[in-house]
Amino acid sequence: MISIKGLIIKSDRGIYFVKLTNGDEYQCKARGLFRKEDKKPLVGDYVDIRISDEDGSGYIEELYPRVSELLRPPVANINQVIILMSIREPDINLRLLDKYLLMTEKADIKTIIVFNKTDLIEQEEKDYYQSIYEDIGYDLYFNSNVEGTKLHLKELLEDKTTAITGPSGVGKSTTLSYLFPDKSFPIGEISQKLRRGKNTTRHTEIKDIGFGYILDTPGFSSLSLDFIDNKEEIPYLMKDFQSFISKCRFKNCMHLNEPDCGVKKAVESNEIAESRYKNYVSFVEEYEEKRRY
Ligand SMILES: Nc1nc2c(ncn2[C@@H]2O[C@H](COP(=O)(O)OP(=O)(O)OP(=O)(O)O)[C@@H](O)[C@H]2O)c(=O)[nH]1
Ligand SMILES: [Zn+2]
Repeated sequence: MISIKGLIIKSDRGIYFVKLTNGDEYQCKARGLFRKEDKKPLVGDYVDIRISDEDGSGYIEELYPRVSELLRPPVANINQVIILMSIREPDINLRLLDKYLLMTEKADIKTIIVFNKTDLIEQEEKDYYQSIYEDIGYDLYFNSNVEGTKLHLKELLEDKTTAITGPSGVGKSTTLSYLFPDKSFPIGEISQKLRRGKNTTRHTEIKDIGFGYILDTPGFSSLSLDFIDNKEEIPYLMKDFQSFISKCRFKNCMHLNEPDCGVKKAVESNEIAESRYKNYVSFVEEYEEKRRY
């Protein structure tokens, strides 16, 4: 038996689908030792596997060091995340978006925001969201699969490994199906009653698009703050706060009730969007609430 290097392209209930460079695919289990070491193989991990001569079953023996690691979706070695949001159907949840951005800042992974279903909104609404997120410095795109998918979105994926994520029903699979008609992405019917999409994408899977890799990931509707290690780091993960933090009178300012706070002044002068600040305050509160129990 020899060890061979491969890439985990999918995982499902403890079974890892590992693709070797020659294209062969093996279903593998993880070595029990990983659990003891508190290591968990992730989709996107490069691994050494060992294949049994007897029944052809595979075992993951070794995990290679990661370039990046994201919690939600749990993937390794991606270069960037595209977060897809709709403004209607489902209604936009800016708190969820801001929380997601907190997480990608913490993981230090480039994040691109795409607002989908723009056929359902007016220009003023587009302008409103654009002004908030472009000013912060995030790359922002609009798309509608009804009015004609923006095929140039493909350029964003060139030579990159990109996770496509977003709340359930915003149109991740639909958009990917238009961009890559020869790949299959399950599409759900939006429930008219709940105005929410059905959960259709259940597993994270890497797809080779020839000029890069993409990961269509299951939609989510909430996100916990368990990636935060201490309250004090939260303001440093708000990208738009950074140039104002140095203007606070107190070095350990949490930008809540302290006097002479650079961040609060920036909110008053509209240099920081009010929704961003409000969501920040709620993240600090949520974190403290969780700590209490
Ligand atoms: N009006 C409008 N509807 C869209 C658009 N894109 C997708 N939809 C619809 O939105 C619903 C959900 O689309 P999906 O592609 O399944 O959404 P998803 O984000 O993959 O959902 P999950 O797999 O649950 O995460 C479907 O009924 C699509 O037809 C769009 O640009 N405009
Ligand atoms: Zn402050």
